[in-house]
Amino acid sequence: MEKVIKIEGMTCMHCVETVKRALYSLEGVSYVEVSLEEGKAKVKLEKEIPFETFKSAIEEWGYKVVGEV
Ligand SMILES: [Cu+2]
Repeated sequence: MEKVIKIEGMTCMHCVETVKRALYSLEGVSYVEVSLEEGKAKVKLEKEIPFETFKSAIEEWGYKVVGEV
């Protein structure tokens, strides 16, 4: 399974690392790729994870999740 999440507020590679760490901390996430330019995170999943779970994990760090692509 794969999901692409739209994220607003990332401005540098530090932000990218923070978002990656937030996503990897979720159980069931096996791979994360974050594009700063596109404001997107591509996530590979071993099991279904609700959108709200991604949203709160990322927004906890001050970024805004605007949706799924
Ligand atoms: Cu940054």
